[in-house]
This record gives sequence, C-alpha cells and structure tokens, in this order.
Amino acid sequence: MANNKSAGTVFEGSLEARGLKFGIVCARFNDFFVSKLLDGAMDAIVRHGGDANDVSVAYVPGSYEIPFAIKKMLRTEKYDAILALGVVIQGATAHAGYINSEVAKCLAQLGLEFGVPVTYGMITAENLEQAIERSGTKAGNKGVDAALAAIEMANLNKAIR
Ligand code: RBF
Repeated sequence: MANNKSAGTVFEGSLEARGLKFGIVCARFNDFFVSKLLDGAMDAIVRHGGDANDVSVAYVPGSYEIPFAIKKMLRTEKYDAILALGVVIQGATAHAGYINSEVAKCLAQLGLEFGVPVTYGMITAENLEQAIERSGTKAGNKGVDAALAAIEMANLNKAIR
C-alpha cells in the first residue's frame, strides 16, 4: 500500500479463504445470470483456499428478498462474511431503481448492524447485454468480485478485532 511507511499500525485483510465460512444468498430471478455469479463466487473461494463445504447457499425469489435471507443468516452467527448475488435488469417500468436502491441500502445496514461483512454481488443492468458482460464475459464476473471482497473483509474484520 502506498502510504504504509507513515502509519504506526496498518490493518489489511488477506485473500486467504482457508478456514472461513461464507453464506451466499442468490436471487432466482434472472437465474440464467445469477447461476454464473454463484459459479464464479464458489470458484474464487475455493481457489483462495476455502472449502466448498464451508459455504451455505440460500435461494430467494428475487433480489428484493435478498436482505431478508441475509439477516436470517447473520442471526445464526455462523458466517465470517455473506455475499448477495442478484441481477436486476431495467424494464419498461421503474422497478429496477426501486429494487436496487432498497437492496443496496439494506445490505450496507445489515453489515454494519451485525458487524459481519456483507458484499455486493449485484448486477444492475440496463439491458441483457450489460448483464452478459458482467456475469462472466468482457466485464468480468461480479460473483468473483463479491467473493474476493468477502474474503478480504472477513480477514480484515478478524485483524482489527
Ligand atoms: N427481481 C430480480 O432479482 N431482478 C429483476 O430484474 C426483477 N425484476 C422485476 C420486475 C418487476 C416488474 C417486478 C414486480 C419484480 C421484479 N423482480 C426482479 C422480483 C422482485 O425482486 C421480487 O422478488 C418480487 O417483487 C416479489 O417480492
């Protein structure tokens, strides 16, 4: 990190997933894309030393329901980090904006309330092409990004404690 030299104490989370437990909440809506995000997240966790048996996956009907399942998972106190995976695609109505702002707000609140990192693996796309680009093609895979953020934040959380 650029400014480490001047700091007395530096906290950083490593990308080592060994021994960490993860919860993943997936929306079934747009499962064609969400399943790619889940594949990416699992692959990233395992490639960073995590065990697939230490990952629990919960499915909800749509992205709007993701925060509810995350709260239930957080209450169990079993997880080092939770990932939210969903794909909201803009349609003829204003639904996407409402769902997206509500979910983003709730995820941030839940992470802060429970003191457990909750990461944002949500695709908010204007059209199918943008969703394709972000679920494993030219703009990467948002499930992988959410998994890496979850690993780093889980380790940071332990480091600061
Ligand atoms: N859920 C998603 O995860 N992605 C979507 O793109 C999406 N589009 C929706 C569009 C409309 C008009 C409605 C009513 C719901 C949509 N949902 C979507 C489902 C939503 O997240 C939720 O599951 C349902 O509204 C039931 O509470």
